[in-house]
Amino acid sequence: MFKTLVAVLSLLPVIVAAETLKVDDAWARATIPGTENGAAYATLENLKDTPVEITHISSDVSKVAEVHRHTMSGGVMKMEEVKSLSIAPGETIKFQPGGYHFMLFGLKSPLEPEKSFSLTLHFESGSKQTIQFLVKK
Ligand SMILES: [Cu+2]
Repeated sequence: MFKTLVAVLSLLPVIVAAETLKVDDAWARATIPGTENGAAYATLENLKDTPVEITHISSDVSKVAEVHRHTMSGGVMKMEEVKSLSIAPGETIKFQPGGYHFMLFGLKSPLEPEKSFSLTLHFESGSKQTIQFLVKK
C-alpha cells in the first residue's frame, strides 16, 4: 500500500507537466537518402488560462533542433528560426509543411517510416514537455 502511494505520488509532477499543451497528430516526414536534416510537425493547443512560451526545443535524434517557420519573401519561400513562440490561452498552432515546423539539423540516423522518436519542448516557465513523433513516408 505504502509503495503504491509513493509510486503514484512520484508520477504526479510528470502528469502535470504533460498537460501544458495538448498535442495531436505529431509526425515527421521520412528523410530522403543523403539528407541529414528533417522536419517534424504537430498540432499544439494551449489548454491553460495563461500564455505558454516555447523558448527552445531539444532532441536526441539530431545535433540541433529549432522551431522554424516558412515565410514568403519576394515570391521566394524561406525558412527562419523562431526564437520564442508564445501560444495564447485557448490558441491552437498547427505545425505543418509550409508553415511552422520543428527543424532537425544533423540527424544521427535517418528518420525511417513507422519509427518514432521524441522531442522536448522547453517553456519559459522552466517546465518542459516531451512529444513522441511517428515517422511517415
Ligand atoms: Cu526549417
